[in-house]
Amino acid sequence: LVLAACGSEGGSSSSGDDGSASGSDSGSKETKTIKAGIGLNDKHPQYKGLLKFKEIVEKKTDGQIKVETYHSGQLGDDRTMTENLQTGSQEVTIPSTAPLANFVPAFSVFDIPFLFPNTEVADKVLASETGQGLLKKLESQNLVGLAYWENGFRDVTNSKRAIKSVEDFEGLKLRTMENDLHLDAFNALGANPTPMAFTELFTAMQQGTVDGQENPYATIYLQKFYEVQKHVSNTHHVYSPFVFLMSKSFYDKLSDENKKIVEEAAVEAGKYEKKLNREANEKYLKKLQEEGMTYTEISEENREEMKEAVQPVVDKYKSKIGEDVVENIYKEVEKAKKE
Ligand code: KDG
Repeated sequence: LVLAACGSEGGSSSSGDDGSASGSDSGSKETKTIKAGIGLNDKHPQYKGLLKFKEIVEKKTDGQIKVETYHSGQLGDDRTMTENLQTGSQEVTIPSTAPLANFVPAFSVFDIPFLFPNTEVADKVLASETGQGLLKKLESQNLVGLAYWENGFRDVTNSKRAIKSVEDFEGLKLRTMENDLHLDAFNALGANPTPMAFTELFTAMQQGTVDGQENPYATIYLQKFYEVQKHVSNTHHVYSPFVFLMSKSFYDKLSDENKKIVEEAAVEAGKYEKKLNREANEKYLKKLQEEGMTYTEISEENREEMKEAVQPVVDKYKSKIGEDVVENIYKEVEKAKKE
């Protein structure tokens, strides 16, 4: 695997220890380098958001912290990159919450199908004490969650048939993210799901190892899945947040000033990413149809049927996620709907 830095030239020391006894870099003019990698490609709003993060951090630290950006899984898939953060060989990644649940099971609360009715509710719940409290849980895994970004509502595509109701899932070989709840939920719908890293997905669809997958329209379009997929339905079965993650050992060594800069930059760049992502998800469904995909709308009745089919799976996972977390999230959703 050849690693090409897409950002600035490498800094003088990569996430190096500054050698001070306190572990703080205040007073030190040594350059630090943040290696930041994502799974999606450089066309995706997630990468544009990452470039925004780079711009803010390099400007505000006056070049003291450099950010090297990598896309398309050049540094690995979500799970591998998260592990890289834990061991300290990489400083930033922005995974979907689903694979993160393998590190902190409570994140699977966002895998509950049909949890969020729209992005307004998602925004409020993620900003709530419960949403922010989940980010705190990452610290026990040597990770710091600096902000929620957005992947978005996931929709099913496949090469076999139009999906409009539960019956249409029967036997379909679907790739899921590496997440047990997703796997069980698609089994409950009658599909034949396989967990797989995103980096392997395109080839698996091309070679017919899987018939389909699920991702937001922006990903389906920008990763050119339409070249190997025929049907798309607005299942909107899960809203995937992204979490902007930083290696805790790297973060802990930053001065208070630089900690504040990276935190604010992750939030600021996240706002920009969300805006671009929402525009993208809105315009790309039409583009997918222009590329020859057939679009099938799911009726509310049929969506309700899908929700019922996966309810036993949700019940099964409640204790693993944490009864309190599930209850609090449901409360926040109800509260957000009324506002
Ligand atoms: O950069 C993020 C991607 O690696 C990943 O999270 C995309 O939703 C995704 C998937 O299906 O794996």
